Amino acid sequence: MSIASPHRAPGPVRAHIALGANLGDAIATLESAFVALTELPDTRLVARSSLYRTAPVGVSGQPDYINAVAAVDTTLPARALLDALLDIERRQGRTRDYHQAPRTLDLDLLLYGDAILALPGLEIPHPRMHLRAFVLVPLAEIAPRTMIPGRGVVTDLLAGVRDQATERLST
Ligand code: PH2
Ligand code: MG
Ligand code: MG
Repeated sequence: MSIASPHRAPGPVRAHIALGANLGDAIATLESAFVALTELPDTRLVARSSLYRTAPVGVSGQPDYINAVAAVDTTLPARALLDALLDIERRQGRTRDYHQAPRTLDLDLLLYGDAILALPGLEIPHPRMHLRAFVLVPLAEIAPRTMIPGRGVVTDLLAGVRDQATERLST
């Protein structure tokens, strides 16, 4: 049943968030971002993946990224959750210089329960998540059986991104 259904019982929604950074002290930034997620209103951090060092995808000549994925249970609507994530990005000094510029922190809302949403500036599931090892590998660590609406189960999608380098960092 869709989240938008008027018949859905009220209660928290499990949402998944991708974290990425490739400017400054990316490891420290992601650790602060996890703390910031624990401080979001009406939201509980339920899982966090390891940190991964990943080769840049879709861009060349950039430093490697540090990536991770978080799972939260939230009663915030998807738009309010996204706005809160963008606010955390700004507090970490994120600027938007050009498309896919290196960034101090990128927080992308990947999944919001089983919802399919196409709103201005907010497409869920994230339209490219199923093509990216830097999303699927950490997501598979914390939520391997999760269904990506229209794409399939997370672990089943891993085979398609095997050529993209990811390295789990020991913490
Ligand atoms: N984010 C991008 C573009 N390319 N590559 C990696 N490895 N990790 C990212 O987070 C990433 C990327 C645009 O948001
Ligand atoms: Mg992104
Ligand atoms: Mg983003």
